[in-house]
Amino acid sequence: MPDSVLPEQIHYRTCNLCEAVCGIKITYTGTEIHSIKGDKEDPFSRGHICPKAIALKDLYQDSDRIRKPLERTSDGWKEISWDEALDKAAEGIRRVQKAHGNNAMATYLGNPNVHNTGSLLMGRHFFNAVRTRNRFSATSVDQLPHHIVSWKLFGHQLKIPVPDIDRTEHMMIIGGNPLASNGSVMTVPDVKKRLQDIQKRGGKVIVIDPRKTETAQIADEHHFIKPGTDAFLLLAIINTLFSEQLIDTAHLTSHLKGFQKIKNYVGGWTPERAADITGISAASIKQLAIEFGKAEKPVCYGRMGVSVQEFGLLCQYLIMVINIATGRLDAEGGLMFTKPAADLLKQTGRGHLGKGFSRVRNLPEFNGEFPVSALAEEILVEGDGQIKGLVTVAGNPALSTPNGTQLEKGLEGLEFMVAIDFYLNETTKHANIILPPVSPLEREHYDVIFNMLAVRNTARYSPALFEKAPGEKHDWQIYQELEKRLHPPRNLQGKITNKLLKSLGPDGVLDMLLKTGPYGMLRNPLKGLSRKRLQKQVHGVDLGPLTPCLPETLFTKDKLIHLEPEFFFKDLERLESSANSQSDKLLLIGRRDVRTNNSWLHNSRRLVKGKNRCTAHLHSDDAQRLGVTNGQQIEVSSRTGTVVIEAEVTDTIMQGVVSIPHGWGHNRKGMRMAIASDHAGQSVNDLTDDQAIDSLSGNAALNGVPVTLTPIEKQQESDQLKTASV
Ligand SMILES: Nc1nc2c(c(=O)[nH]1)N[C@H]1C(S)=C(S)[C@@H](COP(=O)(O)OP(=O)(O)OC[C@H]3O[C@@H](n4cnc5c(=O)[nH]c(N)nc54)[C@H](O)[C@@H]3O)O[C@H]1N2
Ligand SMILES: Nc1nc2c(c(=O)[nH]1)N[C@H]1C(S)=C(S)[C@@H](COP(=O)(O)OP(=O)(O)OC[C@H]3O[C@@H](n4cnc5c(=O)[nH]c(N)nc54)[C@H](O)[C@@H]3O)O[C@H]1N2
Ligand code: SF4
Ligand SMILES: [Mo]
Repeated sequence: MPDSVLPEQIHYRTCNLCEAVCGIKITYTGTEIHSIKGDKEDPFSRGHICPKAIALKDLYQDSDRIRKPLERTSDGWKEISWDEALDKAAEGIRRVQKAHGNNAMATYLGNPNVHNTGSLLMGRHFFNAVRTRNRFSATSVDQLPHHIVSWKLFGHQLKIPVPDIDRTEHMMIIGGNPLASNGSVMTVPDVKKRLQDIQKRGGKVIVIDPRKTETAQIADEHHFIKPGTDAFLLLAIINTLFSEQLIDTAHLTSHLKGFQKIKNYVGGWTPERAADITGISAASIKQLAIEFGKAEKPVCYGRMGVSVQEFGLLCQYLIMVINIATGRLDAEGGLMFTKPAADLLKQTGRGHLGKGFSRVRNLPEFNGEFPVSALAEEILVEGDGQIKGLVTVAGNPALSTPNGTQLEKGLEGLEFMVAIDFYLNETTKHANIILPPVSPLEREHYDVIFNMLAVRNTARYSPALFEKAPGEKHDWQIYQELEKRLHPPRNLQGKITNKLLKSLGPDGVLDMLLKTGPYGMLRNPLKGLSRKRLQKQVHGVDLGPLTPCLPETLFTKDKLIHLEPEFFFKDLERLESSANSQSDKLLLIGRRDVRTNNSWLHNSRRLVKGKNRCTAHLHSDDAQRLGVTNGQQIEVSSRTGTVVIEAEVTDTIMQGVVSIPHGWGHNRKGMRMAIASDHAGQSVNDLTDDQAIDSLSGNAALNGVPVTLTPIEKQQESDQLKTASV
């Protein structure tokens, strides 16, 4: 029957494009989507969506999206059958490992893996089957400090408390811009309204950021801070809490181990000292601390701006200390632990740090992964143990990791590469074989990770909207096929587990998790959750606000929170020396826009149209000093590279700071995404530095990169534009 004579239908699901997990309502006929709107009956997102949700339609229909496996040949890309592609992929991996040893193959996992139920629930076995120590992921350009803090303090890397935004009266946001990002390491749909509700109840929202961001614009207070100096501010806040006798660990006191020692460490780190370095006056710092200490139900939250900088781990630790020192952990309106319906924590590794070190730079692993800043050198520097092959899954490190140009050089020289991805992007174009999984609307979805980080306990299951075409595969099925070809389990137990997993599929595994979870059928046979029961609740179920759960929730053996000040504060020496080495260069930071999603939604016209958003923001005083006018092309250079980009002069950025969004730069050769190449932009990660890392955690320092900036003369500019358009 043609689509036009079929009745219109409604499908409810969760948008899986970002961490906010909004409920959406899709109207469609056959395979034609008519509209995607917010699901007003979703108890959590309450009808909220952002412009990206509608791009799910573009993604589904995109003719540039890869649907059949591709092989790179001397005549270009060739479609091949699944069997041939999987055989060749496994053969290539085996060849590299036979010639150079198992560790010559590396793996890189990108961000969308955590938004993919099948990958999360079924993926581990495949990655074990590659049998390499050289594992990398986007974690080390992102939330790695959160994991290390949780692993040390609470005994599990995923035991991450989140702000109880619906009940707090005072929220201090440092280096996060939830109005653009829709929240991160804090699943919070409809965040604008939730922040405004704090204000309506008489509370206060404070933003500390080198940009007056979209979030800062609706906040009660905003302070510009010099990039990379937050640790000085945070130490000064803790120092003031002590000096003003505002320390009250309250109900936490009996759960803490090592807290007493903290006072000694923060002694000399006064607001006066932090003022010059951060650009925030001593009086303001004191006021920030005192107001926080005296507020009703305050909470302090920090995200990318403080995680992905030279002192990322120290910053995240200090933020936790502020919450603990004021008794705000595990308290209503403070930082609270979640109680998700499907709890993965017992099934996942708790974490370990420094069990191994990278070959070239001796950087520590965390939880079996090396910092991705080391990936390029591990490929390029010759010697024993050099990486010669790579498997990437749902990632684009050429655009998303520091010094992307260097990484691309490495990718060009690999002996063999496989990419599991449905786009030919700046990274996957280097692969020999691309294995494309189905797109989000063709698979079932349950947010395993983001329900663990949600500011309210809720659960929602989405069946697939469209059936995948015969022969097409889910990510997890691709993994299983590769595993079968690489290292099928030999012992009986392995064989049984594999068979069982295959027959259960993600739905079956999820069903077990839900049934055995805290709201499951096992506890409450009549009303408890199972996957089927959850599916019937098309708008999802509300499981209530976050509840205090100390000490049971802890994974430490003694059920105490281990502050371990010795481990974290050993970094104070490095911080001390950074204060003396301040440069007078401009400092580069990132920027997110509500219509982007890292590097991969730029092939949706509705998301890229309009005014160029890949611009360099700079302050009008800097512009004047450097002779730059609004809209002019400028050259921005760092140790690693130079990009030519349009200047956007604005006073929403701090003096001395330049901001360029990441994920752009689709002007590389060999790309095939039509719309993206028309809206190429520049890759800020050609400027960020693989050598600039937070050495305590191994996380990349993508914010605070020293750069120089020169305007391009008008004549030169038109020559450049001409060359660019040839
Ligand atoms: N629209 C959109 N949404 C997204 C994404 C996207 O690409 N687009 N990506 C998703 C992903 S993967 C993530 S991890 C989250 C990230 O979520 P957020 O962390 O909320 O996102 P950012 O916009 O990067 O916010 C970081 C803020 O830190 C500021 N900053 C930079 N350097 C410093 C510094 O040294 N100190 C301080 N105090 N602030 C600093 C920046 O100006 C910026 O406002 O967003 C997710 N949501
Ligand atoms: N300078 C700077 N750099 C940054 C950041 C920054 O703030 N500043 N942010 C960092 C952050 S927070 C992150 S998370 C990283 C992201 O870095 P990456 O994860 O490396 O890159 P993405 O752009 O998210 O690329 C995702 C890829 O996954 C594919 N994909 C999407 N869905 C699926 C799926 O279901 N299955 C498969 N197999 N593939 C899929 C897409 O086609 C795309 O190619 O970027 C980081 N880079
Ligand atoms: S905020 Fe995130 S989850 Fe919500 S509609 Fe936008 S992309 Fe989807
Ligand atoms: Mo991220």
